[in-house]
Amino acid sequence: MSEGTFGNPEIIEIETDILLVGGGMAACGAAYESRRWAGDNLKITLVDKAAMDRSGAVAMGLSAINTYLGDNSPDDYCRMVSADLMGITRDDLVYDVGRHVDGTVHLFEEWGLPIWKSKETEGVPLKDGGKPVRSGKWQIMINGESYKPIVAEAAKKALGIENIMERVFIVKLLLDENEDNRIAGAVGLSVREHKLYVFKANAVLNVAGGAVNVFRPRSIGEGMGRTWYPVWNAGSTYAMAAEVGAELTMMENRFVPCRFKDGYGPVGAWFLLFKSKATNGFGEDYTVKNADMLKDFAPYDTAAVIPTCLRNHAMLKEMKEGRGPILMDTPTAMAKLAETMTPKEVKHLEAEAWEDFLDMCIGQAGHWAGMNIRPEETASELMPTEPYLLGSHSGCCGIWVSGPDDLNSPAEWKWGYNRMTTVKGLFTAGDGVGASGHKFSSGSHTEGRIAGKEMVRFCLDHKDFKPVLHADIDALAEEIYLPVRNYFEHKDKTTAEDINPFYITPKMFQMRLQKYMDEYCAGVSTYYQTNEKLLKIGLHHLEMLKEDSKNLRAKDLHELMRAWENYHRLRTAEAHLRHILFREETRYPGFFYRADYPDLNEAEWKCFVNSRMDPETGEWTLKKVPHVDLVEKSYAGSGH
Ligand code: SFD
Ligand code: AMP
Repeated sequence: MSEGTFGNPEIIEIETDILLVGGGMAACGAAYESRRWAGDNLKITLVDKAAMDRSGAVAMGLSAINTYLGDNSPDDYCRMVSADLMGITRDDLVYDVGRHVDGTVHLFEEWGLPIWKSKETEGVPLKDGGKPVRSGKWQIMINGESYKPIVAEAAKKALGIENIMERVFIVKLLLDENEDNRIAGAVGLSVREHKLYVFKANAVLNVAGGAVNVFRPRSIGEGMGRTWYPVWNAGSTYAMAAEVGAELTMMENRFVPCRFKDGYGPVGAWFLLFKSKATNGFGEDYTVKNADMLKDFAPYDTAAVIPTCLRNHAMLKEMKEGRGPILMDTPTAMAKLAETMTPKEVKHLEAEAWEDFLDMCIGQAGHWAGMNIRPEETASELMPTEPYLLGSHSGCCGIWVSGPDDLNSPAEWKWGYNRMTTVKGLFTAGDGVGASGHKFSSGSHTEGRIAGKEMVRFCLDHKDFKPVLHADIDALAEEIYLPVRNYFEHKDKTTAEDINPFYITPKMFQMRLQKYMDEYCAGVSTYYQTNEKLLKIGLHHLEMLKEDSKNLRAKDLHELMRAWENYHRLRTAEAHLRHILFREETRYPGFFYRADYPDLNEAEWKCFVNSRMDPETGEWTLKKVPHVDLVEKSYAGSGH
């Protein structure tokens, strides 16, 4: 590839009414619903960095839908989410997902997703009285290998293939020239052709998922790249929102999932469906053994199900004190289930144990096979992983959004359009919405639908808006292709093109970021501990890294995407660190510890933390925002 062809991207301008950034669960929901309300009156364009059929967190498929209310009430759902996230969630947003999510799951079934049913109602659709096989109070089992293609197909059908652009990585959202704090479009690079796309839009949905690989992962060498959440969720959602001045919320929160060691297989089906127990290396149930120490985090320790971070907290004590490894006792669980089964049913059970991973985390099945592990014979190690940033699973970092207006919520929680951020015309959903976790796949699609409908209303209310980009397009092209120029300018100055003092490869840049975050911002190597001093040094390192981002190199389009992904990770990391520094307490033990403030401080810190970066100056402001419960909470009876 020569500098001539690679150095000068063709610039293509596209005008649309609604721009959907991302092609995951939330984007697919928004595509489906916005088309329903817009009819043929609005142009709706979807841009995904990957191929929608297998993009985002549901790429490999899933074996459970973790949010289906059924006989549970939305109030109870609010209680469960609040308890699991240590009391600080927005009931208006959670309730809103809860009241609509079942309708979404019914659509999935209509579109062809096989949902496990009880023997008595096999073949009966859920909406006609079919009873799902529940693994837990909120979760239902599916044959979900093709979950994402099924959901993507409905979105594609709704929008029309001509309105979907795959393999275009959005680098920045763009503000309007004439109206302050108003979205006007976005710019992205094609990862297949030398083209830069500049979009002008009336409303933009920012749903590019959560953030993975911000922290040094446990997997190294040949396993590098193996993570639990998808590697292609690079924090774009949070970084791009911050850079246009959208208010973020609870960015201090993170999710450290307990996973099958090395393969990263999820544990939910094993704990809930197979009723398996996890123990320390000496066969002791650490949640029972360490129940007393959880009292320090009252009242949340009394929730019907121990919050996810507290389960980790109890597990980490065993690991730190040398009583590892933590083991998932799959043989005992399977033997117990087999007691009442015919041999044929036992074979089926064994198949299900494998299928759980083959449906959603193939690497774990590969790991079992490679290590000669038969779950009916051998226990498997569990491990708390590196931290992930997300707003849809068991975490709640994200963007501060306007909520529904019919739920008696405080006036400051609603400013006109549901799921609109504090930037006019910019919406989000799924991993993007903060202060409201436990939506999972179904809830993220639901939230996308809610946002999609509201974006149509927004566009119709602002029909006369003509976006004029504040940014200069040629300058944007220069900035986005800077890593390409860095490469061509310096590549011949050394004999090994990856070793060069004049530029930094995206891979090296990522490793540097991961090392800082790991060592200073409570990663695995410090057992998730940090303090003010460490955080301040970490912040300094991030500032230096930000300076060095100007020296990133890209030798091809793939690396150009990698360069910008890592820039997004850096921005996300900065928000995370600044929030952790601001919140002077330990609210999520097991996820991270402020060693200088080791206690939960309900009196001073039962509040949201919101932040904003000034898009002109880059200055951050953080503040406390009062928290209120709209649904009465007792932290008992809100079981999973
Ligand atoms: O087992 C850009 N999830 C589970 N949900 C369930 O309901 N059941 C489960 O069983 C779940 N489990 C699970 C889950 C995820 C993973 C990876 C595993 C296991 C192994 C969670 C859900 O999948 C998750 O909550 C939703 O998918 C979140 O939806 P959304 O839309 O917020 O994110 P996305 O689907 O990842 O989509 C992101 C999209 O953005 C694109 N993208 N496009 C353009 N420009 C950029 N700069 C972009 N950056 C990203 C992506 O390509 C993608 O299309 S279990 O663990 O509990
Ligand atoms: P996971 O596989 O860990 O992503 O979890 C899937 C679902 O099961 C989520 O709704 C979790 O909150 C829930 N879950 C996982 N482990 C447990 C557990 N030990 N007890 C109760 N619920 C759990």
